[in-house]
Amino acid sequence: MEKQRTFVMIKPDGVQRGFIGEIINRFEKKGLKIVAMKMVSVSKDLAEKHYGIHKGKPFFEPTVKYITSSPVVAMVLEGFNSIELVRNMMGKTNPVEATPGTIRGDFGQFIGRNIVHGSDGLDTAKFEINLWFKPEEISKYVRIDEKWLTE
Ligand code: IDP
Ligand code: MG
Repeated sequence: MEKQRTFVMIKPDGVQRGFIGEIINRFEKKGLKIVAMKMVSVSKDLAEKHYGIHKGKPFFEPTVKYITSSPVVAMVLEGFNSIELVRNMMGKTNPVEATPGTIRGDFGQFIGRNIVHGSDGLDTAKFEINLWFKPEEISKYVRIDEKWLTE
């Protein structure tokens, strides 16, 4: 088990449809620690950097447009294997294929409006946390339930 930090974003549709509380609630209940969080009106520059690996793909421009269309909630979550854990809780990229019980599986219908983002690996997580947050925006603290989350 490895303690990791992952970058999570509630996308514009998640915010507009009133899912901020619901989504944060799921992560909190899972025992993930919120170490940074803010609402962001995303610039084109930030969106293009965030989705840089998809540059040239047909969905790149629409995705940049989507993510800059209305505010998002950006956060850093900490926990054991948090990267894979969050990916599993989000479900597959296409909500049609995402298992019910996952965020995308419960609330989405369309791949271009899939509510939530989570880093897909260690390197991506580091890159995204650095891109979205300054070091001083990340808090270090102990949650009182931490000792009950592991053996
Ligand atoms: P992920 O968000 O599950 O990691 P990626 O393949 O990295 O999925 O794609 C990044 C984002 O780009 C997706 O979450 C989605 O918002 C958008 N996207 C990906 N593929 C498509 C597509 O085929 N049509 C429309 N949007 C897409
Ligand atoms: Mg991805």
